[in-house]
Amino acid sequence: MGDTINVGLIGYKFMGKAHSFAYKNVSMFFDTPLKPRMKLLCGRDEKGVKAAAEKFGWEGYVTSWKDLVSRDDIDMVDITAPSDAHKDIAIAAAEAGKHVFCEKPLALTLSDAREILKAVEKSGVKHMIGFNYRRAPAVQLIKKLIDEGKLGRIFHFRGFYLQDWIIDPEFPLVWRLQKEVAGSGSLGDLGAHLIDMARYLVGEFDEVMGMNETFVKERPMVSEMTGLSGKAAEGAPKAPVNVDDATLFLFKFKNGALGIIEATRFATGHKNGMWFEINGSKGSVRFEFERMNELQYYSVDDPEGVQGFRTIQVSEPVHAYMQAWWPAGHVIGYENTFVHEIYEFIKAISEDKLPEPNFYDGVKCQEVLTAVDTSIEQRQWIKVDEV
Ligand code: SOE
Repeated sequence: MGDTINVGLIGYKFMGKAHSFAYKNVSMFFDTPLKPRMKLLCGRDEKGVKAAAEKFGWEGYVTSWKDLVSRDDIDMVDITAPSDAHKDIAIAAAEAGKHVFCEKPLALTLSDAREILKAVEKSGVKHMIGFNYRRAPAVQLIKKLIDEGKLGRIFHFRGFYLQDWIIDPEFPLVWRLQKEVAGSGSLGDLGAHLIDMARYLVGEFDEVMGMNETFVKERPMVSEMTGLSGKAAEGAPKAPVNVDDATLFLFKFKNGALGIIEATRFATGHKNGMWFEINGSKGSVRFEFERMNELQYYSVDDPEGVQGFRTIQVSEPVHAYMQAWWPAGHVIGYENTFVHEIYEFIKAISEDKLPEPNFYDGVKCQEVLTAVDTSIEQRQWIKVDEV
């Protein structure tokens, strides 16, 4: 590998673009022991992948992931293809001795996720999963406050992930709305981020109890995908929607704290409203992704009479990752979370360490997703360790 690491990226739409941005910029801002070389981009549509490779700065492209994974000059494989492709690619990459990065959720099912974890553990390659919100500097600050005991004993995690992009019943049946391709709907796509956040910041889940709804039961079949969205041909036939439009669940942590998560694509007016609050005996924190450079913090140690939630601007060089970017107060955005996760991955590879979150975290998240689905099916509380 020398001082470069050759990257092969699978997928070039929304996530593929975000990851390409990260590879392109990470060494410009961070001191990376290995410099990523944007070697190969992969996508099924030759015209599309060729254009994307040129635009994003990849040296070459292929139309079959097997051709990418089998190349000797690829050191790490990054999977941003739809979820149904994760398992085969991740296992083949691990068997070929490549380090693997995979977008969330890790797989369509828990047993597939466990198989993927087994494969990377067997081959000894490094692996990471794309829970990018962990890498927002404000989330890193929350983690630090909790680890330092500033919130005391944690009582509550309250999280909402609210979007509204599929409310129109004529919005087509894009892959994120097909169970065979996505695994689940709002639960696996949005809820997964909050499950990971809750595990990262508060602890492991004990039991869950959920409910869900599919508000629009059938949609026109998609003919062309564009980023998150898609187009249906004039008069396209409709097909049933077999994933959840919204899922809500209650849960208990093993440490006794209580949690609630709502994930929906039917929250009119909310675009990427990821929001959570944690309440402890000594303080509370509140984070809202669309204001990602801010953190709301309440401390019982503040003097009487001036207590209240205060807004911390998390954009000083002292905050995680911020030293690498701009002078204090020059805020960062969504795309930077991907730069941070790729930085962590490359650093871990060069130090021969396993980064976090990795495929173990992917499996733990998938256990909770499965437990929520089971609880909905059986209309009862489900122990996560028993799924
Ligand atoms: C679409 O719902 C989506 O892009 C998710 O797939 C991402 O994981 C989330 O970060 C934003 O919304």
